[in-house]
Amino acid sequence: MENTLGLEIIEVVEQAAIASARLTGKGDKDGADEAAVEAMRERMNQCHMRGRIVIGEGERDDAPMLFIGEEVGICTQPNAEAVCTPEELIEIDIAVDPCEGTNLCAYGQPGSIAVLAIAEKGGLFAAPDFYMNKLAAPPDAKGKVDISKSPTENLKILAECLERAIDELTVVVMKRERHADLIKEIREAGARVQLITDGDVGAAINCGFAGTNIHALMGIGAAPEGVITAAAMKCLGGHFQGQLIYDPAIVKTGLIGESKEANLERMKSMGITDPDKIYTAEELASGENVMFAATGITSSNWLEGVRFFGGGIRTQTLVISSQSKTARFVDTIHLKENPKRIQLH
Ligand code: VTB
Repeated sequence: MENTLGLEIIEVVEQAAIASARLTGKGDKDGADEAAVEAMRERMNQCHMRGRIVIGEGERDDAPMLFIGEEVGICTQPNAEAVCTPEELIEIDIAVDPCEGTNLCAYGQPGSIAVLAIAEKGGLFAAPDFYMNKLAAPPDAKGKVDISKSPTENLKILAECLERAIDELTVVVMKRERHADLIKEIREAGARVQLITDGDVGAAINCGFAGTNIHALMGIGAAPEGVITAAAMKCLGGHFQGQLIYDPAIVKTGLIGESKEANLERMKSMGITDPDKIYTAEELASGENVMFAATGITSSNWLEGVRFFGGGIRTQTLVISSQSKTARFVDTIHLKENPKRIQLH
């Protein structure tokens, strides 16, 4: 899978990032998202693959493109056998978020990314589109911190694993009313809190790398993005756990659905027998061959955003593969028709 798809997938996230980057700072979050979706889908449909969207822009009824169940790639077409190799014809599942952190993009804030994850069929958990309580931490703390423990306990464990004092730890939390108690507890335990307005996928991935000065992500974000995060963290060896939040009493806004009962029913219909299960990264992204790719739309401390210049457009992409055990930072210059002299670095 990796050999044939690796390069093409980079272009898929690059094109989505470039399209939404054109709308960076314009205050139009829906426009930025639509541009990314359209560009991602267009490039995806030129890929030699037989893909199915398992996490996308919503169900078919409310999402015209990249909806859950949509088939993408050249090898889904009727003449596929004539134009695709047997390897390319193998079905794969795809989770996408063409513009993760749409507000960040719309308001020119750091941390917006175009992102996707791929695995063999059945290799990505088809999460319902409500919320997930998440815990991400560096590889040193993998399997040692635990979302069922209190934040205070986890900070003690994290400090030990990272050989530093609790007050030298930084925990990212999304700035939401629902996190008031969590934020209070982290501060009382002595750690520092970095509040973000959006974009918990990128925030979690920070924990996979040393040098970002981010040591954990705690709190509730969207469930589908939790699966994409899990794909990256599994490959990077980082810690990630997620527990679905289906009770509107816990999260009162946004994606939560009508009622707890209706959400439980929906989960049941999706084959989720234990609604309170705590999922590991390996369960959310259970595939043997998992790929993750993200291009920066706006810059963050682990990925540069899209830069437009006279000679072209420069993007940076992180591509991670569980098969080849590689995490590649790909610096691409998209040349214009008549390129001018290109800046080397
Ligand atoms: C967003 C977004 C996050 O979760 O906030 C969303 O910024 C859901 O939370 O990155 P709200 O409904 O409270 O905004 C993410 O999309 C991903 O988990």
